[in-house]
Amino acid sequence: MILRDAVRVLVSNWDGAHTVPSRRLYPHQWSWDSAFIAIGNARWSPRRARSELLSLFGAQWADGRVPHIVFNPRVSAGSYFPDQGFWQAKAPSGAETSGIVQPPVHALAAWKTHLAEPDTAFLRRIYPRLVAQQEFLRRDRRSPEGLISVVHPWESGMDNSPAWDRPLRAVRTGASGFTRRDLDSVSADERPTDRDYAQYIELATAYRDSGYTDPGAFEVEDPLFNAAYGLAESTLAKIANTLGLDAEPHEREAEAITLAMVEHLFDGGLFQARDVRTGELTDTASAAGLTPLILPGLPADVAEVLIATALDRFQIKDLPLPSYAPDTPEFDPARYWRGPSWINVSWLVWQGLKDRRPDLAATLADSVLSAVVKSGFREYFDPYTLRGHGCRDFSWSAALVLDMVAEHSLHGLKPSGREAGQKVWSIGETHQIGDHALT
Ligand code: 9WN
Repeated sequence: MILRDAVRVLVSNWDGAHTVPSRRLYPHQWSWDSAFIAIGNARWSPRRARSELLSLFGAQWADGRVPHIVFNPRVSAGSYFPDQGFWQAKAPSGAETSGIVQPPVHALAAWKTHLAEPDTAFLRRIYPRLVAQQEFLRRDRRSPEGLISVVHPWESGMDNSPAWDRPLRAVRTGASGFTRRDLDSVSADERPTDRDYAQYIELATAYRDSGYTDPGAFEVEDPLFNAAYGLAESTLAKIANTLGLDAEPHEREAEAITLAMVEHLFDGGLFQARDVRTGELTDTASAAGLTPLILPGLPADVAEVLIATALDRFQIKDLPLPSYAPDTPEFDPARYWRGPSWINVSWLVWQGLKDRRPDLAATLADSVLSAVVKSGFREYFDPYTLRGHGCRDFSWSAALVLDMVAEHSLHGLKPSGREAGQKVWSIGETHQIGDHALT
């Protein structure tokens, strides 16, 4: 039973106050993973969802940044690379962390956690931290065009996307003398290449050596990151309203970033990344370019174009959203962020489709669920064969499936039965597993 299996994954990856993305491959706490995990946990244990977010924000830096990794001191250093010895970074709480960030999807997670079980004390605690997270990005990462940049492919969350191939040409591949640990558990042809890793380490070393202040040779404005930032502002407006605070600055900021994205990044049927160093758009076909659909203020004509691209180039009527368009030479159905379907990006696009095109949202959810039914809670999936790749029992795959199932039951949608004789998901059954019934 898919819901029970999803909860089982989350329970076995729980570390007392947070959840690891994967026991073997990612044995610490990751920033945007925790947000997605909280969204799923909110469906059966809002208490765990609150703990997930509060433990992450407990490692927030004084400048407001939320590090992309919070290291667990009980896990042996060296079980993940690059480890705390590499990053040499500490939060005021004493937690050892990395020094880069990930897409700010946390305000949405906090809000969904509150909706699952209203708790204004939790909102009051987390709101100033969410605001500080956004302020860091405005202060340190905003270009004159009003867009937010990332300074490392790891910050985009879509590490080896073909969208980074061109901007990475400016980065040396000189870093050496390190041992990758990812290949201990996942086959090399499903992961970034050694050349990619040499560049990741080169960039992270330069940023670390600048005291985590100067962007090195890589600085891009990514549509997913900017969409997350904009959605965070709209969500902070809702939180501020609930707390009786001034929501207007958040509303204005959400509007401003949406306009800036449309003006500077929208091109060729989807949103592109922009290389800050050259001013050029990447002219690529990443699914990140569809995620601005989550912005409530996205103009309707722009949303229509994105939906047409999602149907045509990303084939969302038939496939669980590939991470890169299959009609390109770079597309690879098995290698990490170069084509496979990932549940978090599909979930973001699904969120953006729910109100605009509920029929397509249902179809996309159905495809995602079919992949999980066929292959389990894998990290990513071949969009055509639905074969699973990367690690097994991946936390956000489990968490976001719980969320999708719960929402669909609200819409009264029925399982498709696409897998012969097998229920894709069972709406209407309730399972008292955590603090809450599951459906
Ligand atoms: C580097 C944890 C993280 C995700 C990222 C995903 C992958 C790390 C890695 O795993 O990145 O941060 O070692 O490859 O690309 O999105 O947050 O699940």
